[in-house]
Amino acid sequence: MRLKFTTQKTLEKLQQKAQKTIQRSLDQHIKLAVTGFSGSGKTAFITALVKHLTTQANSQNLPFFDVVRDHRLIACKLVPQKVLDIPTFDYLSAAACLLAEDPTWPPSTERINTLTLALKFRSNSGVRQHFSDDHTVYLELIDYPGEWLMDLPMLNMSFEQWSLSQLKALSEPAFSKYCQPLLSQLNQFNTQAPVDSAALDALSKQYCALLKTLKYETRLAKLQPGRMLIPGDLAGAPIIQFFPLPSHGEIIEGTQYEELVKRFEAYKKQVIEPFYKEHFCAFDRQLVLVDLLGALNDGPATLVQTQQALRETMGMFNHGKSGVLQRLFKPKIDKVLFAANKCDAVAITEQDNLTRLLYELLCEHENELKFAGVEVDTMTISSVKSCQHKQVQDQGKALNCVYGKPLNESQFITFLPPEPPDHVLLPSSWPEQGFEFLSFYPMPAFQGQLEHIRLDHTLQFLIGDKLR
Ligand SMILES: Nc1nc2c(ncn2[C@@H]2O[C@H](COP(=O)(O)OP(=O)(O)OP(=O)(O)O)[C@@H](O)[C@H]2O)c(=O)[nH]1
Ligand SMILES: [Mg+2]
Repeated sequence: MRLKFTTQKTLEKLQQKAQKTIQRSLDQHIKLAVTGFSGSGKTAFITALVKHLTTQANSQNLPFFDVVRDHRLIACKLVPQKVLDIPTFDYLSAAACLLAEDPTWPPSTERINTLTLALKFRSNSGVRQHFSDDHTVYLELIDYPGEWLMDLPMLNMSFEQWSLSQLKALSEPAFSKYCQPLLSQLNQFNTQAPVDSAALDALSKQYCALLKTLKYETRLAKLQPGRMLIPGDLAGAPIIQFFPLPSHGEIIEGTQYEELVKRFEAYKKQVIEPFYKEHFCAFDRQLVLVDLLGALNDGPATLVQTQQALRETMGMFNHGKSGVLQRLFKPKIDKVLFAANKCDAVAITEQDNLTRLLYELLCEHENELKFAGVEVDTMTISSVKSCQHKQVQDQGKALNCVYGKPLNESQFITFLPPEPPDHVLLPSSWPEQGFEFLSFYPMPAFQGQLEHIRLDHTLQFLIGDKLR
């Protein structure tokens, strides 16, 4: 019975794959990776994308998205999922949050979910034009907890390597007030003692508590293992109960150390690998959302760690130029957009600084991608506007402020945001008082219409060529 069920499921998957391959061969299926750590704005972006394409696709809203500007987009709608074992992205609930009278942000994501949009359009390209009047392109997106993305680089590490890198990150002076007590305990932990599940359990709980504290108190991205924070259906399972340990000699059977190595390897094989293989291979295009403002608020150590974490995770994707056959059977990402998100919370005149800062953070990686034949761009965006630009006169000087309702407050305010740096500052040149960018509620939607900054440029860069 079970065998029959498995065979049926495998058959369905093969059928789906075959169908996608045919669609890909006709350039009709695009799998877009929306990449970003927790809080970078993936869910808000996907919601805004669906909202704009399904109900606000006009040339006032999306003037730089060619298919819309040229009045060639006939219609766009969400279509039922082909993948039956992944929940569908709950667009209606997410949109309801943004469109409420007192709008709020959709909640942080706790599980993987997916959606497919069908875009029906008239072609203006020579070859396509002659086949039929209109064409349909399917755009597939997945949303997932940002913490799970940060797990991917663990696949390339041994327990010892992971421990070293994790302990290095936790030992940064900027985080020592949170990490020091546990680090001392880990240093004293008797790794050679026989396996004691209760002791491992207790220390895992403390490590998990530390990761939670770091998540709420800092914008540190490297919080591994991600399932400790968002366990999904693994809550309480020993496979997610491990923690980093200082360097160690020979691994002796039956010891605490060996038990942690086993759990770490099982986590890689049974949790990260299937997630990676199922969902993170076979993308065609990639958007990398980066919350630079959060990192700047947090300080120089977080900015550097964000840079490292981005490099590590980007290394897990398959980039390069795809030939026709490769695109069919082993697609590679041939366009990557790095986007500093939430730029609406910065004065309009300073938004370019964010682009330059992001470019500097990622330019080495960008160079490698370009060398591999990938088209890359960097820009600042805001998928959902939470502030309006407002100019205020002060003693004869024009100040570029933002106007919005800060999170957890009840009144709209006019605020002069700090000036973001346009390059990576050395810790010694960091402003003494640090940066304090505010987070705001989404702007109330006027007549049910959301506003954005450069969502149209983003769409044009990522999928515009498939809609010609
Ligand atoms: N100003 C501004 N803030 C945004 C925007 N998008 C998201 N935010 C803020 O960022 C927070 C996180 O956004 P999400 O879309 O939940 O981020 P996520 O990447 O899905 O996070 P996880 O689900 O935890 O992985 C929101 O609650 C907002 O405070 C935006 O376009 N502009
Ligand atoms: Mg989310």
